[in-house]
Amino acid sequence: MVLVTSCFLQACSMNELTAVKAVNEIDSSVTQQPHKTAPTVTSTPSDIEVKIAKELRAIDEMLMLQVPAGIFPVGQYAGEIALNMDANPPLEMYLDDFWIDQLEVSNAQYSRCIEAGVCQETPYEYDLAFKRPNYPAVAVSKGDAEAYCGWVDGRLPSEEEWRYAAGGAQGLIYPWGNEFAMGEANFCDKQCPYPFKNTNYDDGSVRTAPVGSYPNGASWVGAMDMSGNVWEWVKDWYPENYYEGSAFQFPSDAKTDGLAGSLGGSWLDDNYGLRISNRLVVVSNYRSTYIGFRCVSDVKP
Ligand SMILES: [Ca+2]
Ligand SMILES: [Ca+2]
Repeated sequence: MVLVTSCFLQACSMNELTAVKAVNEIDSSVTQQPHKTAPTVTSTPSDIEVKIAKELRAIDEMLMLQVPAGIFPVGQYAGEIALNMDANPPLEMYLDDFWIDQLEVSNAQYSRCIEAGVCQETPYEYDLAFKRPNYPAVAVSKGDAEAYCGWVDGRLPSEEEWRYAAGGAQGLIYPWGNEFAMGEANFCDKQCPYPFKNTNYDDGSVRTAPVGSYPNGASWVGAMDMSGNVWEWVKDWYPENYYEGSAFQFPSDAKTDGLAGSLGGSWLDDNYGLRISNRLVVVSNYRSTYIGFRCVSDVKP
């Protein structure tokens, strides 16, 4: 097993790199089993017309989207080169329906939680440009994000929920399809201060963008900015014992020193970093201007 950094150098200082690990290889010779047996279904969201229910969550005025129950691939992604630890072998997983925030939680919404005495001001110092009301709340630790999601009677999404809401039953590489498309997300465009920036395109955002600025990049349920803008905390890696009995192993310290995951890439990542299957792994109290979050709920808000 080889451990490598999953954040790109552009997004990680040397100190940060010491906290960032990911696994990029598994032994594909071992047959792995989904943790949950899918019920018999005659159709999935990929072959029926999906009507997504929407409900406003009153406490923070977040629009939530109902993700229909279904089966989706958690292993091989369509046409994707098997570079991530999740990319092989293909597995199918069934998820019951759940509700997910349409947008990344904004500064204005996070401020309400602070005013309610539940959330804390971040101790992390960063540029005022990130703090405008309709921009995504950043510099939040995983604990900060969990506190907010608890305040709205929700929780952070599991990794599977996040990926299903983003890539659907087809297991798309990006929320909008299998090819990177300019104009669908805020990423490291020509204004980005890093050498790997895409010099052919100006996405209009030097750093974070107001939440929901790229509606053309919405996922199949209508969730926006799932790829790009800010990485998003998830509550766990995979269900407990998901890979039990297989050759797969998480990093030995993954469950002991608070390493946590976030998904989707950010304004600091190139198109490769924005893939749904990509994963940033950091310590759970990590804060940066490229990590935010959204919440889910098992029930209608
Ligand atoms: Ca950008
Ligand atoms: Ca995002």
